[in-house]
Amino acid sequence: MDNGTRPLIVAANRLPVRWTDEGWETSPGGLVRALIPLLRESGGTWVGWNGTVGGHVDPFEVEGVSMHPIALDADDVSRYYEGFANNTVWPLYHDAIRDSTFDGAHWQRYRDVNERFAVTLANVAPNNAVVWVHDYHLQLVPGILRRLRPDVAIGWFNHIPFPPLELFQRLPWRSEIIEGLLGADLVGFQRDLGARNFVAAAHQLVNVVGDADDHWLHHDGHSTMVGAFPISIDVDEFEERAAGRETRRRAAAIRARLGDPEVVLLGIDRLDYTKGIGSRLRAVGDLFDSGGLDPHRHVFVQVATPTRDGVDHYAEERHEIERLVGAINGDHARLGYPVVHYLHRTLDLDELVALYRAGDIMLVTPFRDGMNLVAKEYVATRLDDDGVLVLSEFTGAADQLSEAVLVNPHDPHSLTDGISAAVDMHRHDRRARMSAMRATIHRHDVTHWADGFLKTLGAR
Ligand code: ADQ
Repeated sequence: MDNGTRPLIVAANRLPVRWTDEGWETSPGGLVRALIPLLRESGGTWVGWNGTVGGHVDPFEVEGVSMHPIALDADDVSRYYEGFANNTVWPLYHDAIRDSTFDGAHWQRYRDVNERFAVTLANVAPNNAVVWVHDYHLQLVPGILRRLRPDVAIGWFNHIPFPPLELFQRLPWRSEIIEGLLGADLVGFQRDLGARNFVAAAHQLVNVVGDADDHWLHHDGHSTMVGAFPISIDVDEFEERAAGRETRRRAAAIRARLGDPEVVLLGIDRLDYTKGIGSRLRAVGDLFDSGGLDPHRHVFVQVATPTRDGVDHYAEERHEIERLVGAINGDHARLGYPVVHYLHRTLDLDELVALYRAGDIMLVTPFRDGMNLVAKEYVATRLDDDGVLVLSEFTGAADQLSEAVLVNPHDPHSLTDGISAAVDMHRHDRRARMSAMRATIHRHDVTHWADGFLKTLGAR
């Protein structure tokens, strides 16, 4: 990190902690593993919601890092979090594949909560600190914080896509969002596409100076750099877990429980309508119907993590997925041998890695995804360079993992062709592709991502 001795402060909607019998511990995940050491070294603080509704929690320390909770009450959760963040911004930024609600009360609460975050950051950030703000929940924080604390360097990173102007401008509060983000010194996106969309929106909607192709925007006496910083995973951690004897035993046990099929196809996602689980199931069902997949030789395992149960679109998506699983098994299963195994739950990391090892073909088919870490995790666990990744063109991961079988999830033929190509792929081809993808993620792991962002921010 090239920000010298400047203390690092991170802000995200959620604190990276969970409550256990032994007290608070950090939540699993590459982002947390990458940032915690940097925060610890610099005596930094993480500011975010601790996930409980109502009530005040004092700051506390976990693994040598100070955690500063932001309190949210039930109304904040329903308007700021479920309402504006997850029912307005999330669908709009993912190609508007579901309708967004545009509700002034949700927007007002989003502003209030963003202000709460910014005021807290202004209070906890030491002189000359570097403040790294994460994600679409906190788009107004950079602008408010800049006014309160002009001495700090502010970075903002968007984990999800940034939409093209013609979608973004549907948002009644579009200019305020752009102005909020322009309070940052560095605005980062997963892909060049997101960066270009943001630059175009800034030119169109607010009075910025700068070339439309240039990644510097000047507005209101302040300059903002815009760039792409594709996030990644802790590759070593996944490799180590995949190499363990116990993991190999578990992977073999999973295959045995599935009836030792020739080919295990796998899907692992949050149960989100952006992930294309329904279209994937339809493609798998079509292939069983047409004989492209054989119930005696092929099995599909879909694990879907429960998520955002309070938002209607999610309940509808779950219903449709479960209907499809039932229909496909109804048509093709034999007693004791389903062709689709479906789990609606969160797995622990060792179980997840064992499943990655057990899967011959990984289906990652979102309609739109900022990056998609599942694709990278699968690649990292393929220690023998075997296995095929079928990957949507509409993910950030597709920019880097170009040796995957790339598919268009909007096109049913592209999905069935892609899955068939993966099933039929020759071993030499599989290995050549997988080893190239493994080399790519080795060069670009999560530490590389965090260092790249912070160096760019600190070097200013
Ligand atoms: P997500 O939309 O949550 O992240 P993704 O990048 O795939 O999507 O990350 C999901 C994580 O959850 C992975 O680490 C995966 O292992 C884990 N996971 C999924 N299903 C699981 C299950 N059943 N049990 C246990 N773990 C499971 C957002 C953006 C993405 C972006 C990331 C990081 O939407 O585009 O890649 O942030 O920036």
